[in-house]
Amino acid sequence: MGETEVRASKFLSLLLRHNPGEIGLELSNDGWAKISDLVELTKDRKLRLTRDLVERVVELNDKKRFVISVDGVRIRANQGHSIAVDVGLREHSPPDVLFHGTASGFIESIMKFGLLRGVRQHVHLSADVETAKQVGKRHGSPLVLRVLALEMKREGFSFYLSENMVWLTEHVPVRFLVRA
Ligand code: HQG
Repeated sequence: MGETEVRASKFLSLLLRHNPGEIGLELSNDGWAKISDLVELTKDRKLRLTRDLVERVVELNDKKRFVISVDGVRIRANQGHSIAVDVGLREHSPPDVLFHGTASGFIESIMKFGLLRGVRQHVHLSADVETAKQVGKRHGSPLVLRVLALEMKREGFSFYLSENMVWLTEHVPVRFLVRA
């Protein structure tokens, strides 16, 4: 992705996950926005989301953050929302262990309260250490925690796997966390 696509991807993340009102965009209850609305509502902005640019971002996106509907009319984010939309996540049985990347500055609080979802709808977990490390880096010096996911599941906690393979759950209590 070039610089324009990266900026467009970040802008789409903001609009489709957190703040559609930024440009007066409307999302359906299941998180879809019309691509024609995105084009129309950004036509006078410095960063214009043309249909072509939107399609390139969806196609080239490293984490497959977005999906276009089969009829080509709408777009939505696969996960990561802070606003209350229902993307129809389905429950999945997790592997034994999942990973959560965080920053060392948060560890004291995490070991006290467990992993909290904060503003997002879910706590985000990764299937591999490297991905978790990259997620942690966004916040500072990275630190990876192991989450005893299968044990959680056996105790009745729900796990979901998004379309782009991010594991999600509502809260991870301290007793299921191990410092890697
Ligand atoms: C931390 C990216 C203190 C948590 C990634 C994290 C991900 C606590 C931060 C997705 C805490 C929240 C989400 C507690 C959790 N006390 N801090 N009790 N519990 N935290 O950005 O997981 O690139 O909301 O460790 O790939 O970093 O945007 O969550 O450091 O999948 O597609 O609070 O965002 O995806 O930060 O990242 P975030 P996250 P995209």
